[in-house]
Amino acid sequence: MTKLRNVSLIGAPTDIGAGARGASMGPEAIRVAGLAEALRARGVDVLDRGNLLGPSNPWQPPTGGYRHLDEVVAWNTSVHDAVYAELKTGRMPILLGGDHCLGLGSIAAVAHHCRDVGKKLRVLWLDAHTDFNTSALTPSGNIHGMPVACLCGFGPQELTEIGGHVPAISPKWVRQIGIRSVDEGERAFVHEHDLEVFDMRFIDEMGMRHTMELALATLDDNTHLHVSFDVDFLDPVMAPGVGTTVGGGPTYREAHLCMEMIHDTGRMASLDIMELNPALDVRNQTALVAVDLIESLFGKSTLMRK
Ligand code: 5AB
Ligand code: MN
Ligand code: MN
Ligand code: MN
Repeated sequence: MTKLRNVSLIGAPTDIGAGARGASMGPEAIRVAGLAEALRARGVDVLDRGNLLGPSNPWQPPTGGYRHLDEVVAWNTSVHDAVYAELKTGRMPILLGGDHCLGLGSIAAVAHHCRDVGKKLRVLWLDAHTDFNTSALTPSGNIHGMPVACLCGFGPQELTEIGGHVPAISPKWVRQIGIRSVDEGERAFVHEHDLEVFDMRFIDEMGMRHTMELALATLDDNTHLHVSFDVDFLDPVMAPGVGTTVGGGPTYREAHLCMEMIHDTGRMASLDIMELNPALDVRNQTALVAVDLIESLFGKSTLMRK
């Protein structure tokens, strides 16, 4: 079981890598939905570090296959530094996005920390999308579709080297769950690098329980488990407040089981909550669902409700 940890909330209020505006309001929406209070009620020590600062969104078309590359580098550099600093003080960082391009800075920091302390790293990527595009493959130029590729060393040098070591991670350390939208060129690239993807068909056929057993297998005491939760992982029926909805995602119950099984490993040591877009939400319901799921990640269950 997870030992309750000291957590630090870090807001990254930007939509710099996204194709729709609004994820910049994500950190405040999740605060309004009561994340800190819910975790405190579970006995977690919560420090809200407030929001990082960074360049505003110039809303320009892509150049050279990337939209807003300079601004994406600036935001990811501050995310890296903030997440790395929390890990150094022994606190669990929870990054409140912000669009998913910031998963790059967050996981680069986690990988950096794991190198420092000699830990293995496992990344659980909960998402409708594989986010494994490059400038040559992307249909949009939006960098929120590229963080996994950048982490694996495929991307512009300014981004791939943010954690100080290229590549930051190996594709072997990643497990992707809930995938149901992959671009044509991206699909071939995913296969070429053997990314372990548990797509919706796999979940339909094998069930969430078996999926999570496989995705969480071989974690040991020396493994740092990072969870990168793109809220569009969830079925849009319950989570409409995201920029890139794809139907046919995990149900409320499946998503809860997923979170509960992550909790049961006791290994989660860092977390990203990404892509929440209040501009597209209905009465903050997606933020409320996200908080509910995060409570399960921190051990809330029906029979042991506090
Ligand atoms: B998200 C798309 N593959 O690259 C692209 O929400 C969508 O962080 C990316 O998973 C979605 O533009 C990025 C079509
Ligand atoms: Mn994503
Ligand atoms: Mn996504
Ligand atoms: Mn998205």
